[in-house]
Amino acid sequence: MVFLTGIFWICDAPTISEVDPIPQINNVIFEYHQDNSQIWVQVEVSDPQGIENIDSVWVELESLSTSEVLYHFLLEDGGLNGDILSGNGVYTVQITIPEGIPFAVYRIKTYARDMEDNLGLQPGVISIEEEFPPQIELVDMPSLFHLDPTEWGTLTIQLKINDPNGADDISYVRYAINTDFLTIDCDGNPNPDPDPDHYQWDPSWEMTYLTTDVDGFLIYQTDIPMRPADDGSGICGKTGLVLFQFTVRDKSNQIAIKPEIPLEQEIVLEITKCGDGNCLAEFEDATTCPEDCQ
Ligand SMILES: [Ca+2]
Ligand SMILES: [Ca+2]
Ligand SMILES: [Ca+2]
Ligand SMILES: [Ca+2]
Repeated sequence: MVFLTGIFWICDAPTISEVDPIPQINNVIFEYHQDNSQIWVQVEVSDPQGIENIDSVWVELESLSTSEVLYHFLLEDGGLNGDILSGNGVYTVQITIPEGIPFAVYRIKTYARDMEDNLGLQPGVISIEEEFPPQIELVDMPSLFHLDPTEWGTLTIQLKINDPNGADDISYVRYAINTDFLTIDCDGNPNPDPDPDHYQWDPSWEMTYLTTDVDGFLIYQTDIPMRPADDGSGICGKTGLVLFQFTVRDKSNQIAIKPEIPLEQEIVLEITKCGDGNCLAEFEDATTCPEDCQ
């Protein structure tokens, strides 16, 4: 048998005196889905005698205060009941607790027992938290961006997000833009048929978690490069209005969108430059931009 060969080989090796026969617990994943009261637990085990030596794997949740076992889940490796592959040492259970599990901190004990009654135990602590939906409290971005005549600029946008589950619970923060109200060429011609609902996004347009502020809000930021009025290659920065929309999704698949068109006012950025036909005293005058400010 394969494992006997292994034992003889180990006897020849002076640094290892004996084989530890106890099953080993390598990885435990415990998920509780509040929306459908479903529990999904996956445990990866191994054994010096091979995974065929494993007899049973189970997980218990105990009260921290009384050590009473409140929940007992038997896991299986048969390719059923949420287990993907049969006989691979990854044990799974998927079960619904109709009344739900109270939100609390529990002691979690994962056991693996082999055919000779050797018992592996991995203790830990798990916090089952209420899943709160994320909310976008504030979008911090300028309402106007004046393109530099020749140098690339940066538009910085920050979002203040409220999710009591913390930044670990956020899957992504994204923005989408509608550029239908920008000029379409270097002559300043407008789009003849702008569509107010034509928002586009790219998977790379994810905002980055920056910090959690003193009030517990999660701060996300993105820096968008802004083309100059003339980048030297014959391409010109467009002017006009850009509409923004922001989406936050958390790990319980709850989503917040801002603005929720048409319920809320749109988030608009106006882009200006020298050469757009308007003299904006804040940025240009008859000296710096005679073509707009005669
Ligand atoms: Ca064993
Ligand atoms: Ca399996
Ligand atoms: Ca959440
Ligand atoms: Ca101008």
